[in-house]
Amino acid sequence: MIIEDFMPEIGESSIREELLACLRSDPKTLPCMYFYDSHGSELFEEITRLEEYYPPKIEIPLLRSTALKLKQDIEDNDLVELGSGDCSKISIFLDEVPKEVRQTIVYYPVDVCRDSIERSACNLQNRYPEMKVHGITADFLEHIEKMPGKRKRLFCFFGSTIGNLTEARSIEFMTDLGKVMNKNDRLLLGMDMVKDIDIIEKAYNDSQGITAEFNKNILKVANDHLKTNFDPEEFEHVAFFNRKDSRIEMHLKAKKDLEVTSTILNEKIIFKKGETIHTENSHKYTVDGIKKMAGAAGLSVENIFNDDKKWFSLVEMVK
Ligand code: AVJ
Repeated sequence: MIIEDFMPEIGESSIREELLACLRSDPKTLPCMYFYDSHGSELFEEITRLEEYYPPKIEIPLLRSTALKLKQDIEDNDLVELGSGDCSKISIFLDEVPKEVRQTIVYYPVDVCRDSIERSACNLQNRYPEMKVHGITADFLEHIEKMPGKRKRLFCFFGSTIGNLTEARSIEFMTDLGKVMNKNDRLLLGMDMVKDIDIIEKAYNDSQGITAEFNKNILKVANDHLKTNFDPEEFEHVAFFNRKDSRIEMHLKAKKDLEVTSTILNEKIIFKKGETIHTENSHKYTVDGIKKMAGAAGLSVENIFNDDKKWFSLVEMVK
């Protein structure tokens, strides 16, 4: 097992600057990557177990059935997983691949989080001793040219994480990836599909309030970095489907006029009652939309694997 590190040490001051710039902007925002401190990651785990939060419930069996369809094609491939996290998704996929095929694969988990690369690459190597594992810590959105692999590559980007990007940003990402892809390389992209709006909205407004807690936790993360005194209870969790942009939007809405101060900043962050911080977009796709995006990025859709209800897709794209 090899681990390679392409992540520059991100200084606390640049994190502060980014967060502050987002809170100064109009409308206010916070980048959704800041949900995932250790408490936020636990809350997200809890979300994935909720009845209402359907995406993993559909994607996991879909990963199995797709692996069964692709298993022969991935012989001698370099499998590059973008945003590999705890590697649980790829394990579901690899469990369906015969050991003889796994023996011919090199698996490259790529993630910004050094801890999760170290831990998960190690776990995966134990689970599949016959497979080569080469972990990479990198921000693939910024450093796509650092993507590893010399043989035929299958890039995997599961979990509908791409849904967090705006359409323009995801086209840019796909274009950049297309530039480094060779003729035989493929991309397998997990995408959450448009469905009954009520079902989508319930997935982000669960009855136990876990998603609300997850959303508000970003204020504690902001407090940690900016030494601010955000009180999460002074904000209301708001999540709704924006039809025009085909996405769930999550916001935090000030319940009253507020002044947030910091022990290290000499400025206040002022909120009018009802003002919101936009914390996340989660795009939902249509087959037509996916084909258009791929086309705009110079890629073409080779296959769409989906569940019976067509709630989620694994989209195979080629150059
Ligand atoms: C991890 C980005 C796929 O957009 O559904 C879950 C994050 N936000 N509930 C999603 C999330 C609120 C999730 N992704």
